[in-house]
Amino acid sequence: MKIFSYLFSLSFPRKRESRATNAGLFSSCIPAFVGITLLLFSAAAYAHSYQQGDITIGHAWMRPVPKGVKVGAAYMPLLNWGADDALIAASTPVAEKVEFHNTVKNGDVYEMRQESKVELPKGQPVAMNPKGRHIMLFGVKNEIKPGDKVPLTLEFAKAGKIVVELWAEENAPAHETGH
Ligand SMILES: [Cu+2]
Repeated sequence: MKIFSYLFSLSFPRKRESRATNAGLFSSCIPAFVGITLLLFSAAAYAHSYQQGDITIGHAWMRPVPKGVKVGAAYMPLLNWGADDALIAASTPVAEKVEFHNTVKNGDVYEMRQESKVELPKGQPVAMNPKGRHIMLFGVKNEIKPGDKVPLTLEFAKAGKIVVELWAEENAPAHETGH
């Protein structure tokens, strides 16, 4: 009997220990996940990225805009390493107006909805790609050809402003279509 209660007393703390280890594993998973995400950010052969305060901005690109077309869309992955932040404004000299959009399913159709800002919760990668959230350019002034580099100013509530270069590319980077 004694040995059983001894084993029981042993097994109980052991259980707790393993739970604690799991919790430790879980929390150590977060930086690992962030690390993998960062790797993805730079994995594309022709990628570029930026750091503004706690925000990492991955490969920023847009679709070329043919002559006569007035709208364009830009994409980039964002990752906030610090306290919760948000992308609150964007502008570019090549377009009259820039908006944040999200693609949402409404019944059987996908619709673009304007959003006043893009929330950037701590440690949570936020994708901007042709399937979802994106930056919309209205009143595009000139043709944007493949290979062009287009400046885009991003303003974050906490991290401040940064000018990134949108690379005009026909195709989405492989890591953004690989799902
Ligand atoms: Cu849109």
